[in-house]
Amino acid sequence: MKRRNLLAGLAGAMVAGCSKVAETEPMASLLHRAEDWHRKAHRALASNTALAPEFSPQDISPYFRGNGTLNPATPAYEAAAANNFADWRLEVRGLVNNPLSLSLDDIRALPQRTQITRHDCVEGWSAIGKWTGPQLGILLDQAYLSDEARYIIFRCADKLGGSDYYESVDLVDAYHPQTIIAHMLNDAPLPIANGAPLRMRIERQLGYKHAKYLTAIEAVAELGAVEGGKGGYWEDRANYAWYAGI
Ligand SMILES: Nc1nc2c(c(=O)[nH]1)N[C@H]1C(S)=C(S)[C@@H](COP(=O)(O)O)O[C@H]1N2
Ligand SMILES: [Mo]
Repeated sequence: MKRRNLLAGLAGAMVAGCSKVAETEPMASLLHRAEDWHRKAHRALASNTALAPEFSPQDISPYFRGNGTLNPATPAYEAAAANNFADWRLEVRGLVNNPLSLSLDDIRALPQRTQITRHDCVEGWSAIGKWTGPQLGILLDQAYLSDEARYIIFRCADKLGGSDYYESVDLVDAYHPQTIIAHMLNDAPLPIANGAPLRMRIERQLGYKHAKYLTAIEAVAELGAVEGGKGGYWEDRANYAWYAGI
């Protein structure tokens, strides 16, 4: 039942997104093709929605440590933080028919999912936290992925050791119901150490997949042409697995 409701929710969001954008004729026909593709994608992916365990409020860790970058500390990020991230934009671009540029208010106005999950870092620590934000699938539906899109790249505001942090997932994980763009941790805006103002939660995979300081979501056909070609910062450098299933 839970899964059915989630899929119904996604379908509803898709229709809502469509009626907003499909106001002109050429756009409408373009969107109908995309919509057709989406319906097929939803069906194909529906069998891949096994959920990661979710916990109760009393399981939440008293302190959710930060790891990797704890503050991007660039002039642009410092200015954004000083302004409470009021001008932060999240772009949805690449192989999409309707690129988006969303404010935090836009993101907070979407249907929200809250989940209490355990974060597992390869370095040997775990923490349980409560995350809130819209499902990535809702944004991808509003952006109308093109037929060639196979992977979603997450761009971040920080550099680690001089290179941009980035990550990626395939469409199965992109459309997984627990894959959300979190703007809250434990009912409060994300702390800077944990990725303010936006970070990914990809609950069936290890911590390094959960890109923090999210600036853009990019649909691509292949991973080979992106950065080091292996789909993520640590995948490019330390041979970490691209699919980091828990
Ligand atoms: N942009 C960015 N995202 C990142 C990292 C990072 O250094 N930069 N570190 C990753 C790693 S290894 C982990 S375990 C988690 C840590 O999330 P936390 O800081 O909320 O604990 O973020 C992941 N996402
Ligand atoms: Mo990690």
